[in-house]
Amino acid sequence: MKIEEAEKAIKAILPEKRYRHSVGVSETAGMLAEQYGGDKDRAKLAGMLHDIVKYFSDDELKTMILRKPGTWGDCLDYSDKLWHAPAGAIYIEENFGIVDSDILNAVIYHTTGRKQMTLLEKIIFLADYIEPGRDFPGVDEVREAAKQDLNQAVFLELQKTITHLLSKSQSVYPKTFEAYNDLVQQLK
Ligand code: DGI
Ligand code: FE
Ligand code: FE
Ligand code: FE
Repeated sequence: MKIEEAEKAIKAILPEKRYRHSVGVSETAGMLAEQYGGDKDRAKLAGMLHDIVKYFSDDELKTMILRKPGTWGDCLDYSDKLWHAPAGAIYIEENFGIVDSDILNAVIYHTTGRKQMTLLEKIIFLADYIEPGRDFPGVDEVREAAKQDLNQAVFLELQKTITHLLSKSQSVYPKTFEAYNDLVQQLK
């Protein structure tokens, strides 16, 4: 799928603000790929498509995930905010014929991360957090880190996300903790 086609599809399916977020993630992912020696086209495509089913209903997302139980069944036991990530991968595989497993995994893990993330997975995870339209406490610190060290930036994102979830007494998906522990190890 060409990036222009993906952008058209995203514009048609998502509201304006989320469309702009998707373009921001795509552009940021492209720049990070250039900076860290990743594949720019795949980064831009995964970034553009990552939130494609963000506004599907919880029932629709659940049904999609349950049709492919191997994909990610256990996220259904956690926050419904996690569901659009694996369901997005199912959607782009079925509707756009995307079979590149690195792109599919970058979409699946864009919300939670996981241990042993590939370069592309880290790029999409980070781009989702720091794209220019984002504005939450601490984001500039992560943007600064992203200029210097990809792993340090991903680590900070995980630390801030987990801290935020804990401060709100929300559950933390185990793979998010695993990603955090893995980055601590990688940074040693
Ligand atoms: O879809 P976006 O808004 O662009 O961002 P996202 O897909 O990264 O979703 C982030 C939301 O998911 C954020 O509000 C925190 C929430 N969330 C809920 N449970 C978890 C979680 N995020 C992580 N990393 N781990 C969780 O267990
Ligand atoms: Fe998302
Ligand atoms: Fe995110
Ligand atoms: Fe996003």
